[in-house]
Amino acid sequence: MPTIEVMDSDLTRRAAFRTFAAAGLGVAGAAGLSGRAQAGTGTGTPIVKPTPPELFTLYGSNAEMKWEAMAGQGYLTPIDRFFVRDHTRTPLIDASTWRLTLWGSGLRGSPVEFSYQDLLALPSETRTAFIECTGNGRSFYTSQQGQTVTGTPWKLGGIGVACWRGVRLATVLERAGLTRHAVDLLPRGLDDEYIAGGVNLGRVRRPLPVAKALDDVLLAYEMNGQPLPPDHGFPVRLVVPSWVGIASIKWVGDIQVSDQPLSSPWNTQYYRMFGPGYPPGGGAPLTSQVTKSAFELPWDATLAAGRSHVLRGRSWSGNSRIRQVEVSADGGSSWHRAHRQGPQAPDAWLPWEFRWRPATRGSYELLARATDETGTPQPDQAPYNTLGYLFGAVVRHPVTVT
Ligand SMILES: Nc1nc2c(c(=O)[nH]1)N[C@H]1C(S)=C(S)[C@@H](COP(=O)(O)O)O[C@H]1N2
Ligand SMILES: [Mo]
Repeated sequence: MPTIEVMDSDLTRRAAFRTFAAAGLGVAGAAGLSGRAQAGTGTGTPIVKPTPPELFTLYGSNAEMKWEAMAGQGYLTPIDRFFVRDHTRTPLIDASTWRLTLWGSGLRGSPVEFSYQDLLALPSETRTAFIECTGNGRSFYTSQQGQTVTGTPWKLGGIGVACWRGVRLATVLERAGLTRHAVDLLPRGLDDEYIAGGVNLGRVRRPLPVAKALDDVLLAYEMNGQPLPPDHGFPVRLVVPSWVGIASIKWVGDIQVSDQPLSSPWNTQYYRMFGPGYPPGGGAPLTSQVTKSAFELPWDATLAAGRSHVLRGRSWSGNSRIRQVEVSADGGSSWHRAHRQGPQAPDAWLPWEFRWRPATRGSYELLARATDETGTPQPDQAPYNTLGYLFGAVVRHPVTVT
């Protein structure tokens, strides 16, 4: 299948835009996709919100949540500690001039535009879901498995759970004139073009199959009851529940709707499994996240000997809810059931706790192992891949008992 890519200029050359709400009120300004995102934040940092060291580990334009920052929090990850993954930097976008444009061979007619107000006026839905980076846990390929991988060396903090509110993508597609021949969408962000190894790959964009788009995807404009913050995609982002984080395109400016399969570097050279055991072009484009578990403890936490500690953590899976969680404090020789704390939203995590009374001082490794409804527990080893995606093996969390 040929790659179908249309550059901004091709789109802006198209004459007539159909506006969604303003039918009959004249032709929408064909400002196209450029000029809407102001470059940079003026502060010199790629991320707009504060990223204090108690809450985050910074890697350039990415900020990982420290898991101890979830201790004592409720079910959701507060915005002030939700991880950020920017390919370049957070753009500041003016919602009053922002438009979402849908266009392409999968629509009945010419491009259709929606303003921010148009979206707010459509029926809304809320959904609690995690967004997790595909590379979350990547550093453990090296530290636990001795393997070389490339990419940001996340521990387990490249995940957050929020309550998202917005319009179903299905609703917007229907109003834009989706045909039954449409197969793929290509949502694209308004952040800067991404340059990798001297090659300009264009704006961040990744094909999304129509079936998933119609199932449970949101065009979200609210996060935990607030307007989406700049770092998380203001004014509007996709939320693609249970899938790899790259699917949830932030600062979405346009969505190509095609009756042919689409591709972009984000489903060809990235976000597939590469390496021994995979085809030369990589495995299939990644979709669902794997099962993982994390303790709400600092890395290298210190705990008092001879006392009872309530260890808390959370487990999640892109396949289903979590069926059970077990904890080991002796390197995996013996396992004990953790206790679930409250209900689990379908596309989010299960909080749990485990009481531990270490008798003797020394270094320990705490292990948490979740089983989702497919019945397979987290493995001891994650399948090696050169880009370090989908690390689903049990993580060995070091603690010192004093
Ligand atoms: N436009 C755009 N969308 C994007 C990205 C980006 O850099 N640009 N990063 C993606 C990746 S790789 C992830 S993991 C999630 C991170 O979402 P967050 O920063 O809100 O946590 O956004 C995705 N959407
Ligand atoms: Mo990601």
